[in-house]
Amino acid sequence: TTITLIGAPIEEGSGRRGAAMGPTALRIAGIDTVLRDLGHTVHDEGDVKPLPARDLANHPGANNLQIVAAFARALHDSVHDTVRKGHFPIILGGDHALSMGSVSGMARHAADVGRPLFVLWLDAHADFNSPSTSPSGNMHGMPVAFFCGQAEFAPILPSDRPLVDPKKVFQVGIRSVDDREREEITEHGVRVFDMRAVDELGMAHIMRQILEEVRAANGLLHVSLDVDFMDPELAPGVGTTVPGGATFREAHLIMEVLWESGLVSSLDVVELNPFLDDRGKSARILVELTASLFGRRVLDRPTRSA
Ligand code: DIR
Ligand code: MN
Ligand code: MN
Ligand code: MN
Repeated sequence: TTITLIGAPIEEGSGRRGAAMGPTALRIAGIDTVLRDLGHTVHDEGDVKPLPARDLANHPGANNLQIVAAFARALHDSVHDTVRKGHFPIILGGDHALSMGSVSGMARHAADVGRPLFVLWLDAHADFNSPSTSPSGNMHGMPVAFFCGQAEFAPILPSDRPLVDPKKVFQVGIRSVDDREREEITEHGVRVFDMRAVDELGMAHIMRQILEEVRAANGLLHVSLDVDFMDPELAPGVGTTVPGGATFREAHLIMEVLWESGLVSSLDVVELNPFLDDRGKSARILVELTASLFGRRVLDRPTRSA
């Protein structure tokens, strides 16, 4: 696989400082080296340059709307260009608002090639708020509502952008949902496997179900990995920790079966806040998980059928 790394040092969506250091921490933790060691070709594009969004007025329910939109616009283009060349984009975040751009860029590509886009959202949170429902105004809590087409977001990206069908969004690991958000995800038919579902069904069963559905539809699969998907004891380097998250093995199992499926087209690694991390622990775990997504195994080398 030819992989393109795209840094997105945005922190303005998260309501606190530090996530802008995420791309640097992931690079220092060696994300390019582990991928090369697995036999992949890796290009590092450096960090995206936000595209000015002075056309947007400040919005009381959407903190730092202009800078969030500036990153979303730049990433939309950069992810779309990358995937059109046949490369696999890995977006190094940066807070989760960046997925407004990365997922929309992938949705445009999916529309170009006439295949449906599925999204696997690995997160403690549903991220389905919008400016009128968000309790915080922080836009990292809004990207899923955005790429599923909540109308009040329209001006951030061109209004003819392809949207993602909420029924093709699978959320795994969820354990913190706001009241209005709960109504919205239910109403829109987002496919939620919360931590209780993980406990009861097991991660292997959940992943089999998701991957069968993507394969049957000949879909592309975008994976968006929020650090807080994992338990805070494992990955403390994030501003919004929630107890009771995924274990080390649950997280690796997901990545391993994703690699074997051959269905994944693109990846976000988001919300790493190195300022809150414990001696690079969370950055290193994210790099290890990325290695598992690209074929690292205990017993064999990375091979899979096309
Ligand atoms: C909360 C926290 N649901 C909000 N959200 C996120 O402010 O919208 N924290 N995404 O990581
Ligand atoms: Mn998130
Ligand atoms: Mn989260
Ligand atoms: Mn709605």
